[in-house]
Amino acid sequence: MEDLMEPIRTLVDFKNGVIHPDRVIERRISDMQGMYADDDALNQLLSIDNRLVYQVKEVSIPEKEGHIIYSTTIIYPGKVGKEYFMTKGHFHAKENTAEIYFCLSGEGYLLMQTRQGKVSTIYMQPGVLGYIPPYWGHRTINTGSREFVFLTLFPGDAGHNYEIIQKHGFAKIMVEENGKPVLKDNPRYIPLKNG
Ligand code: PAN
Ligand code: ZN
Repeated sequence: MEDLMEPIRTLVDFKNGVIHPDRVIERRISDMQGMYADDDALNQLLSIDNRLVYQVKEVSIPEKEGHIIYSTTIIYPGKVGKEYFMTKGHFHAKENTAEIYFCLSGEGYLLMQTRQGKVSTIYMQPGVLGYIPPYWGHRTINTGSREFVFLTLFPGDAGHNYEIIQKHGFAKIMVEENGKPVLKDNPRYIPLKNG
């Protein structure tokens, strides 16, 4: 019983996410360079104000098999050019691990992709649970006019691999056209050679 840990009580607010996080990760426009199709639009935004794109509020759970790590993410409303504010996106380092996303407020899309380039989306609104099966890379996109807030739960030993998405991108991007979100081919996407 050397690993016995005390239970944890966490208060989660539907608008603000985890109330007393142990750690808050902030991602600003400057952290998102190269991830949007329109570099000029990103640089222009950056020259005005290095805005906050999203925040992850984490609770300290051991990053070990058997545990379930949970956190909340808040994506602020906004766009880079025509593309909505979004997370960086990643595959899990241990790729055969799943994840659950549960929307608390706002709206947006969960965009998923396999190494072979197969794409799937789930429209998220309060009460929607999105299940990301093993082997799917994932990113979330705020297509609404308010904060998009969701809870995520994943295995303690999942880990994160950001490199694949950073180098190859997602096959699809979500852009605003006539006031509505539309999924388009990503001009910057580089397919993985061997899947
Ligand atoms: C989520 C994400 C969170 C931020 O908790 O880590 O929404 O997105 P990025 O990690 O892509 O910046 C999750 O999927 N964890 O595994
Ligand atoms: Zn994940």
